[in-house]
Amino acid sequence: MIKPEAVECGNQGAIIDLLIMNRFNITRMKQFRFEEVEAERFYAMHKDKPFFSDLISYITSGSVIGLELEKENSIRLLRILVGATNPQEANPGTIRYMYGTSLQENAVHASDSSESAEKELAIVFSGA
Ligand code: FUP
Repeated sequence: MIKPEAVECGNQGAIIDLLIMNRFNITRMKQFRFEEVEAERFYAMHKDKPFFSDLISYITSGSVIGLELEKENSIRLLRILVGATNPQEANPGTIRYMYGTSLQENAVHASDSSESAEKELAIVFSGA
């Protein structure tokens, strides 16, 4: 998922190009704005964390782009391409190194397992 500040800054095209050049096959894509309840479901695993309410305010602050991607070993390979959660710790060449601006505004979200991907895709593409 491409997060609000990356969409706002016009970085979505460059990020999608990187996905294609790294041979991720885009099977679904949707630009939308999260309702608060949907965002809370999407980030339910973080509901007890101190940053949860800031995270929800941020992710509902503008449009995001949800992408369903297909590739062998896609979870692992996408997380490599995405880089560390904190852009300051991300490696050169990663999406967060290039387009992330802070720990919160880190340009993209990538599912951490196929189970989370299934849940997250159901939320993103609900009603689509
Ligand atoms: P990641 O899997 O790399 O997206 O990172 P996490 O699931 O650990 O965190 C989800 C999001 O919460 C991150 F993208 C950014 C945000 N976050 C904060 O805002 N503050 C923190 O201290 C940790 C994470």
